[in-house]
Amino acid sequence: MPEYQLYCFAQSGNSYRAALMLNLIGADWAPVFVDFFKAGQTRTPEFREQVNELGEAPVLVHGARTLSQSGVILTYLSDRSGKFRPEGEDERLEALRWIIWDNQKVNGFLGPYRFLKNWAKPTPDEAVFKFLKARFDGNLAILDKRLAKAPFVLGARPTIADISLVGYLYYPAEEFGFDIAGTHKNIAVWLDRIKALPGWKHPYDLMPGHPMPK
Ligand SMILES: N[C@@H](CCC(=O)N[C@@H](CS)C(=O)NCC(=O)O)C(=O)O
Repeated sequence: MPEYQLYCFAQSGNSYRAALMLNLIGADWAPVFVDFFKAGQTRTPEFREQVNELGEAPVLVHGARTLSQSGVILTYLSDRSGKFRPEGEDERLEALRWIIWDNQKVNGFLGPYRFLKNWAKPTPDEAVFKFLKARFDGNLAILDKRLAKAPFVLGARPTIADISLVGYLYYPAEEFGFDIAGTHKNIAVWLDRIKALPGWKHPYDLMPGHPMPK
């Protein structure tokens, strides 16, 4: 049995953060497919009792330890591997600041937007899309400005703050209806830098469930 098991599914950018980290650190890991779309698995009592009471993917199992929240998983894996780890108190706090902001205001809005656009039935009112887009447009501009100053979010080297922030950004532009890399030049080169790291894979090649069965 591989050292780590990750409950995840291909369309989940939240899960992608953890899957990408595992691959980038060269961990011995295997995905455990979460049937989010067809079976609504995260909402079942079994999942909530046996896997994650929060009813969310990703979930990382490592021996007797079960962790959820991608930010917690990234912190755990960087501490254990020593890779992509923020060093010293200032960097640790700075990484946490960007990870919380990302979860709430960047991928925290992009994820639901893409989900509602592609898979929600019935499709929500246009006002919902307008609200979400206004929020993440402003926040992507903040990220783009930050990346004009340095190659990675915390400076010269990639850390878990970067791995969190790329969560939904490699999914196809058609799934959003706009091209983030095409309109944010600093984000575009940063995405290419992370893509060049050994072990990088696209979310659809890294986690199970793509393409989705009809
Ligand atoms: N902040 C969490 C977000 C996790 C999350 O919302 N995951 C989605 C899948 S992409 C989920 O499992 N949602 C279940 C639901 O809303 O019922 C993280 O980064 O791990």
